[in-house]
Amino acid sequence: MPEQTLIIIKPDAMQRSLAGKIISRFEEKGFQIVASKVMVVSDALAAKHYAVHKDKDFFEGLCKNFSSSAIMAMVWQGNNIIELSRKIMGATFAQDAKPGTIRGDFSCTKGFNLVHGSDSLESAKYEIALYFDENEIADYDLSNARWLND
Ligand code: DAT
Ligand code: MG
Repeated sequence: MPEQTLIIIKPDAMQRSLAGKIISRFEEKGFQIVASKVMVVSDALAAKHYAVHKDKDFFEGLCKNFSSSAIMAMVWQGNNIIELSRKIMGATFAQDAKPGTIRGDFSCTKGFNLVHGSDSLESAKYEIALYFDENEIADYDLSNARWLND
């Protein structure tokens, strides 16, 4: 199975109608979307999602923003997608992110950085399971897509 990751279009990006542009970046790279849903994240889910940051001073504000309005949660797949999707997103603080990245092109703030992407195989597995049941993840027939395995 190709590597999979959780990508979230966060409330700031949804409110700014940037979902299509963000999805295009991943499509254009050659990745496949295999699950998606629009939802408002509960306080409890936000705390689980950002559990690794629970002791940081920005945790409360981070969870509050994340659960403030609708997000789009997605599972994407492709070669080396965890590392490559984080390159596509750019540096964590949007004001530091390079032009050509999602955060660098569409945000000039610090923490309102539009997108989330898992940062390791372990966190991808944990995060995907927070948002999707196994039967909600589509099975692409990629048997003829030889370019995917190049
Ligand atoms: P990333 O989203 O690039 O994986 P992260 O996991 O380190 O970054 O942090 C999660 C989110 O928390 C990030 O998207 C923005 C916010 N954040 C991180 N560090 C912060 C800080 N020092 N002050 C305020 N917000 C911060
Ligand atoms: Mg992170």
